Amino acid sequence: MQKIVVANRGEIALRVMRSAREMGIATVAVFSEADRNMPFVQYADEAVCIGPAPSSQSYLLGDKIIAAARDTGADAIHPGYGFLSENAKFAQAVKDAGLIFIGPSPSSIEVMGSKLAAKQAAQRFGVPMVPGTETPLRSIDEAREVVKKTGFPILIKASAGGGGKGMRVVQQEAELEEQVRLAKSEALSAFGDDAVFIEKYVGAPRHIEIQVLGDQHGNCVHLFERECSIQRRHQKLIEEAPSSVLTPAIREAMGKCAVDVARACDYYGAGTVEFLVDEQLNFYFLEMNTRLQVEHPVTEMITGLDLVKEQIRIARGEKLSITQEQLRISGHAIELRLCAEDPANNFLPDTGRLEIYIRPQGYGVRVDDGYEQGMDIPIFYDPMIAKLIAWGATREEARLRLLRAIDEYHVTGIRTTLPFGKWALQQPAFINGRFDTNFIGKYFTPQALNGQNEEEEKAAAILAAQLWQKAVKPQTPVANGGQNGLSRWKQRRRLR
Ligand code: MV4
Repeated sequence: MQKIVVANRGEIALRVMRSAREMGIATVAVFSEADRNMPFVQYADEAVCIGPAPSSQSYLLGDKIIAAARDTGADAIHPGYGFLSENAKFAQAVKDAGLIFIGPSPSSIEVMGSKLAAKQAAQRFGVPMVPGTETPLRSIDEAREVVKKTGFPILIKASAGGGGKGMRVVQQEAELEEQVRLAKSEALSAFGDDAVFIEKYVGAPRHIEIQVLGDQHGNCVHLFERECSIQRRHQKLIEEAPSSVLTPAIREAMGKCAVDVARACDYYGAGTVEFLVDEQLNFYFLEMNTRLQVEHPVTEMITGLDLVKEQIRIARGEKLSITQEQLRISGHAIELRLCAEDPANNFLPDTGRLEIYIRPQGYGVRVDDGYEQGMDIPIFYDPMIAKLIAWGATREEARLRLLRAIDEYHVTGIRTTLPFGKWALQQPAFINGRFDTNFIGKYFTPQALNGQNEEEEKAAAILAAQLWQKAVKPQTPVANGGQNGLSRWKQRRRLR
């Protein structure tokens, strides 16, 4: 493998290119007209414009991306996450063009893309699942029979859905018929497939997922778990590894099940097996994501592996270089997603220019981002602009380090989820690790963010006092809150 096309944009495109470069592999960026000046385009060895800003006219056009690979003499395509990363037809088209798809086989993607096919595959290996159905619901009578066993509430899920799309909660018998009908018609219009199934609704679950790596020779290992319960409308905001609730025995059991799910579809590449974990720490297989995930860095930081390099080695046909026995968890990592959203205003997307953009630095801090100071955040794509990850020897060290890094991060021009992160990391429920997927709904109010900018408020007050003193009685020195006699504003000015 000499040259790869990175069929993505932003932070993940850069992330992939960095690993490729370390391996001596050249990179090709494909970009939309809106992204011409983005760091990932500058970083790549070559770059090809593939169309106008909307994804439907650029990043989702598989043919154009494959043509760019042909034109530049590349021999492989890395899809990143989102866009075409879990599109079995694209993976097949890449293969048919004589190129290597850096990811799983088209058939693995297809099986796991159908939640029912995934459950059937997992069932053959005895992987625990939430009580419900593993075949498409055929009638209301069948639904009534299932509910007799599971009881209410239940969830109706679309087989072609996933990631929270196409789910409906049903609380009581009286709603059942109507909800099944609605779920089917919704699934048909959203996914072109009206197959739905039923699961008992697990009330206050944790979302814990296991990272797996499989090679093309039948070897498969798991890289432990990521705790992803802190999310809002199925958008994760904070992820960590390992989970603070799993015992070594449960971790091992979940890891084995995740490897079984991977084996059930002859998986190769990097993949993630999602589980729900209830209050008694029972775990249930939900679905498998057949891509590199946004939150993969927390796994890298506790295992020391570079997941993109592993993906590339696997795609080249190499055997896994590590065995399960060689893998150890080292320390703890927590990630905060920086999204251009206003947490004080219902997390509404915020667009604009990154007027000031200063990254945190120092031991144990990693920033994966895709923009530079002065750039506009386009409205066409995902609002995530960066991932801030902190590693620590213990969970508490990682938490305090992430808080320190949040304080060092300086972003103006757009609102971000930074204040949310600062708030969340200081919640007693987060500190003691006792939270579930309802964390934000249970504890967060926009008012909770008041006082989060204490440092900035203090600095502004000092600056105002200094300006006033200069204007009114210039000789009098004033106290300030900074170190070395410098206010934080002056310290920051020196940085720039
Ligand atoms: C569930 C569930 C409760 N019970 N299934 C949402 C994403 C998709 N992967 C599955 N999801 C859920 N499935 C049963 N039987 C609750 C959720 C769920 C959820 C899961 C993970 C993370 C956040 C969530 C938020 C709401 C609902």
